[in-house]
Amino acid sequence: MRIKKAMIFSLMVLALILSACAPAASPSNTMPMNNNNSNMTLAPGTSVDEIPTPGSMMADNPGAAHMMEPITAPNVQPATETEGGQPLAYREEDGIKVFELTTKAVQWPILDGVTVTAYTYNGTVPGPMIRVTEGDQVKIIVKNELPDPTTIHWHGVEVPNAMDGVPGVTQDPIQPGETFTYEFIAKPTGTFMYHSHFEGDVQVSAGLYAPFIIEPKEPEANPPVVDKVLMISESRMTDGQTYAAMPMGGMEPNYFTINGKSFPATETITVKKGDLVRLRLIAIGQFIHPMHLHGMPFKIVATDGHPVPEDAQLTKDTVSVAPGERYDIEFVATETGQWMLHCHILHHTTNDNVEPGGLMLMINVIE
Ligand SMILES: [Cu+2]
Repeated sequence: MRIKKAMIFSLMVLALILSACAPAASPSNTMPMNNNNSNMTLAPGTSVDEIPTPGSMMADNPGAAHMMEPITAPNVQPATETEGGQPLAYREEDGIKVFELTTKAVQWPILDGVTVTAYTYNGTVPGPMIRVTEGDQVKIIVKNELPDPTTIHWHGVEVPNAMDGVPGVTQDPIQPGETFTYEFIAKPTGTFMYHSHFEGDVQVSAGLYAPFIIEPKEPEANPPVVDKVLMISESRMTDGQTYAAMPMGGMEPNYFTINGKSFPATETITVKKGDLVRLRLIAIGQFIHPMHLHGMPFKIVATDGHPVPEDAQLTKDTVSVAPGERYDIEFVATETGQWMLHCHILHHTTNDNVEPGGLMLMINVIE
């Protein structure tokens, strides 16, 4: 009996070892060499000069070229609109809400005296907000006027697979000059977004993102008086050139934006004392942002668009919003004054390393 138990135990240990080893073995065999110098071990006879710097990656890895080149397009014009994320008008055809988007490059001011070259939907960063009601049938006609192919992914919206916008998987990329139509039923209710899924590391950083809000069919029991969408992203500008900011040596952002603007160009949200305020925080860049509100705690009422049951709603004054996440936060503006909302990674509250700037805005509570 004792021998049998010992055998079973040995077999279990063996199975554990095998299962633990299997996943660990394959990534380390296939992992490309890390570009981060601190993790790199020099091979015998290799000098420090031979370590590839981020700028030299293009020579060794031509696939990296697209992400390290400046954002450019022929004949880029200054933006004609000043505010991004504004509601997009639609027309109704046979009960279908039809929206039109054109992707194009513009010069987009993020701050007085600082203008980035942006890839946009309809000429703004963020692109226009699509706001519909759950159950609406929507059609979105996308014309690509960029010099590169693109697609749109409806992030968090429950679309049919063929409408998911993944190039090479669910559709062919929309080539420059081509048009593609997306069609689906808007569901579920909540805070979503749409963004490029073609070379997303570049195109999303360059500005191809926008809010997609689905309102509930039944009116809310306790609707907020103020309801704002805040999309958070990053930019890299050096020597007058715009680059796609990313968490990679030499490509880090030096500008940070809320709805396409850096403080003090960010919007001031004015509310009345006693108002219920909803802020829909969306991180669309490639960095995490712990957003902190001064003066009044808030409740997290929805995560990634889905409502949080009242008993589970955390009371917080800071919420970390990771890339792709959405947090709907609500608070009652009980105290008058200028209350700041800002990222608590304090480098993110600078403009090209000068504080104050970046991810800051004011909630102005008036009597
Ligand atoms: Cu931040």
